[in-house]
This record gives sequence, structure tokens and C-alpha cells, in this order.
Amino acid sequence: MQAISLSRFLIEQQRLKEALPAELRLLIETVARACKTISHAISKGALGEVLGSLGSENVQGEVQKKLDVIANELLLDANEWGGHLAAMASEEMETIHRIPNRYPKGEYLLLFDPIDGSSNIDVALSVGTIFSVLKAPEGSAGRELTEQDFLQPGNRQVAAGYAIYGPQTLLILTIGAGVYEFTLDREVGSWRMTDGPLQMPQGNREFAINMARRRQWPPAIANYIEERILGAEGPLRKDYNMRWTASMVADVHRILKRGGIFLYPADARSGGSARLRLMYEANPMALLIEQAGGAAHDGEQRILDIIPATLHQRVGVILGDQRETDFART
Ligand code: AFP
Repeated sequence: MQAISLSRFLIEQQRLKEALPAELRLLIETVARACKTISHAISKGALGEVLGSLGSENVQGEVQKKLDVIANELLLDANEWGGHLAAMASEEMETIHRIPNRYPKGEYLLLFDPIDGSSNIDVALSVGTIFSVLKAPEGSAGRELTEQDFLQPGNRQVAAGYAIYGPQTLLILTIGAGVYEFTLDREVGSWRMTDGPLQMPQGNREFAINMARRRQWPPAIANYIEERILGAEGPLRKDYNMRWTASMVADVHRILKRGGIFLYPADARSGGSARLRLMYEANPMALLIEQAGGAAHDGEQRILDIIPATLHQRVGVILGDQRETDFART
């Protein structure tokens, strides 16, 4: 029997539990369609003239790759006319994108990192698109939305997911009841369910961290990693392995499927500054990992309970295996 399509899965979810409103289904299908187009652009590489930098910087002060900007535009264009959104926010835009007045507005807020891991684009390694969906606050219909309307904790996300553009193009999705994997069937242009509900394996001794930042880690994280490097010769009496792709999507995907822990801690010495962004990187990944039986915190607090202060807020991220994330506290 052929694996069921994303559309069929969503429609069945809508019928089964009435947990999935039609507008949210449309939103997810629209994001998934945009990801197909992004996947197509990425796979063309140099032939599609999509590689390289633009010479501009985004709001985070990072050099923008051509694909960062192309993917951002694709997601904005695909989502603004359907009537399901109140506004959008992206890593690549300083402030929120309101739905133009010529289009109807809906009740959802979409946040995304159009291309996560963009330093990997030019060297043919996996990158991804991460997205998070919130509801616009009650009573906001009919007025102009502001950044403040987005500043909700991750536990209010109604859907989250990522597309990973690697050896296969996959869509990993949660609508708050389990995590499902869909593989893009390029010949028919359709997403087919290939796994789910996913439960991440526990007990895998594999950690992902950028070792070059060691001198900036909080002491507790330095100790945690030191013990794992000592492995069988240290107090833990067992060996660990390390993997780091510099694409959060790829590292998180490996952890979802194979287990292990991902750490990008906040820097203790510079007052807790961190690299990853709360609202469109940490929150959606934390929801997916929790839904698959793992845990996610910032060193102290559950990521999904953090009340954001700004749209582009950064946060320490420690996620994955239940027991390992418990040990890796600051
Ligand atoms: P971009 O989204 O700007 O490409 O950054 C990638 C990322 O946010 C995340 O995907 C990686 O885990 C992390 O940065 C890599 O950081 P290092 O450069 O310190 O390895």
C-alpha cells in the first residue's frame, strides 16, 4: 500500500479529533508547498545560480546567502494571500510582516527561519527550514498587529516543524499530538508519510556541540562534556561519540531518529548571551523533541515556558535524551 499523503493525514486529523482547524491545515499545506519549491531551488545548486552571498546582512548581523533571501520571499509570497494568517516573522526580517490589506486575514501567526544552517549551502551539506505557528492574541482581529502579539511562550505553539534538504527532502511536523515524518516524492511532487508517531530512542551516547566554543561554556556544561570525553576511562565508565553539522535541523533530525543530545549553551561569561533564536529555532525544535519523548531546556528552564521579551531573542539550547539533558544543567 502506498504511504499516505500529507493532505490525507491532515484531513484525517481534522476529522478524527476536530483538533485541526481547516485554516491551520491550509497553513501547513502552504508552508509544505513552499518548502517543495525551496528544495527544488537548493537541489539545482550552482546550475540554478542560487549559491553564494548577497553582500547584505540580516537583523542578526549575519551575511545573507542568496538562498536565505530567496527562501524568505518564497515563504512570504506563498502565505500572504491565503487568508489564514494575521502576520509573519522571520529570521531574515527585522520586524514583523503584516498581511497586506488587499488580502483577507486569519487568526494565525507564522514564524520561520527560511534557511537554517546556511553556511552549509555552498558545500552541499544538509540545511533546512524551521517553522512555528502561534495564534494571534484574543481580541486582536481587526487591529494592526505588533511585535508584542508574537511574544508568546513556546507552549502556545499550535504547530511546528521543519523541512530538511539533505539526501532526501523530509518534512517533520507536529500539530501537538505526536511527530510525523513525510518524504518528498519528487516524481509526483507529493509528501508521503514515512514515519510516525516518532519516539526518539533514549540512551544513545552521542552528543552534538561546537567544541571550538569550549572556553565560553558555563562550567557545568564544560564538566558535562569533559566527563563524556573521558568516556570509559572517566567516572561514567562508558564511551561517548560526538557529531556536529552546524545545521541545527540536521543535528536535531539525527537526534529525533537516533537519540542523543544537542547543546548550544548560553555563554556564561558574557552575561548569558547565546546563538540560537528562541522563537523560530528553539521553540519549534523543543516542541518536536518533547512530542517525541525528549526534553529541552536552556540550562535551567524548560524552553517552552520562556516568555519572550523580543522577537529575535537568543537562548541557550540543550535538547534531546531525557536523562542526558537532565545531567546537562547549568
Ligand atoms: P544560520 O541559521 O545562520 O545558518 O545558523 C545556523 C545555526 O543557527 C544552527 O543551525 C547551528 O546549530 C548553529 O548555528 C551553528 O553554529 P556554529 O557556527 O557555532 O557551529
